[in-house]
Parts: sequence; C-alpha cells; structure tokens
Amino acid sequence: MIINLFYYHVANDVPSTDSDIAVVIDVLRATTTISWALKNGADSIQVFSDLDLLKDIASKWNAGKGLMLAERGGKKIKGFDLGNSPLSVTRETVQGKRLFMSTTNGTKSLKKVQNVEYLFAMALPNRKAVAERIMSLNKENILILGSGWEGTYSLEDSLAAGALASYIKEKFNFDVNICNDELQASLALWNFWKNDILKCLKTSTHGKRLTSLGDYEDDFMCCSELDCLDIVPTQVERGVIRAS
Ligand code: 3SL
Repeated sequence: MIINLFYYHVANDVPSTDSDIAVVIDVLRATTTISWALKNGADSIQVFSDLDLLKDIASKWNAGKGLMLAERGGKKIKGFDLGNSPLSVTRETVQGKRLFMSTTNGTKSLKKVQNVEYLFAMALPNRKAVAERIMSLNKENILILGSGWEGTYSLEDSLAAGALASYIKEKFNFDVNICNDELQASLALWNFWKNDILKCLKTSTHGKRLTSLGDYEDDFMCCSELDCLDIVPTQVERGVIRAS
C-alpha cells in the first residue's frame, strides 16, 4: 500500500482539504492540552475561532458540565475558566465536562480541516497513538497541518510533523511518499533535535515568547514528552473532538 504524506505549516498554506485524513499539530500548546484533557476524562472539546460564539454556545450547555478555555497571545482571557496550559486540565477539573476552547492558532487549524473525513489532533505525547490509528485506517492521502504563530512557521510543530512521518516510515510496511519539501525539512529537523526535544521547544520563537511571559518550565516538560499518551483525539462531529 502507498501512503502519501503532506505537511503544511499553517492553515492558509493548505491548497485543498480533499485528503482522506488530517492530523492537526499545535505542540505549544493547544493539541497537547486537548490530548491531556481527554486523557484526564474530559467528555469532549468543542473548538471555536470566535469568542462570542463560544460563550453563547457554552452558556446553553448543561450547568456545571462545561468549561470555557481561551488563550490569546499565550495568556488566559479574563472571564474564562481556563487558559491553554496542559497542566490546568487535571482530572479534578475536567472529568465528564465539555471544554469550549479557543486559542490563537491551534483551534484555527482544526477549523480549517474540519470537513476532512478523519480528523485527529496530535502532539508529541500521543504521536505513536495517532500514527498507529491513522495507519490502521488504510487510507492513501494524509495531510499533516501545523498551527504556527499568526500565519507564520513554527519550529515545534514542524518537529512533531517530522516525528510523525519518521514513525510511519520506520514502523510500518508501506511505501511512504514524502510529498512536499515542508515534510522533507521536518524530517531533517526531527533527526537533528530528536534527542533534545525540550531544547528545541525552548529554542522556538513561541517557546521564547512563553518564557518571556512567566515560568512555563512544567508546560515545556509536558509538551516535550514523547509517546506517553494512548489518547487519539478524534473529531466526531464538526468542531467536536472526543477520545477514541
Ligand atoms: O496558538 C495557540 O493555539 C496556542 O497553543 C498558543 S499558547 O501556547 O497557548 O500560547
């Protein structure tokens, strides 16, 4: 079987969304937070670009069964229950709840590919779990989409795209086509940084941005852990993600 892998840095780079599968990555930190929230028993995550719409929909949800999570520029937004730290989505806080979520870049990428038949959110902690799920589907065309920062390239999402492609190439008996230069470069990036993921995250522009905002050491540790989660965040209806 042939597998065609494409990687795009940000939503606006995606030429068409007619792939069989889309995998959205936002290492720092949206897809890491989504993966940990689901691991910790969140019922589901509903993603929004628009904050007013988010508030409106959340206000109609069962009282006590929803949480509003929003970040802009790396900071939690006033009036929301949570920001976008994977450390904040503890079992105690999120179990059984729907998270209404909007972030600067990650949720935009999720919206961009929401019409693809199979849509997954991936971060470094669930790279292996997502790779195994997508390979089990026996589909030919896989689009990997990073989130970047306000329309520009990000090192950490490209690192994770390379990590995913590398796993697929090494572990499965398929003919894997690396279909664009973005993904070739990501594979090279992964080979360069794979033994010091934490340093790569801290070296990235967004890593530096977070560092300038405060103490994000534990967030960096959490976001740089590889293959420690068995959760596959899967879109089950447009904009709604559940663990599978
Ligand atoms: O841009 C995003 O979607 C966020 O993940 C950014 S932050 O890590 O929460 O600052």
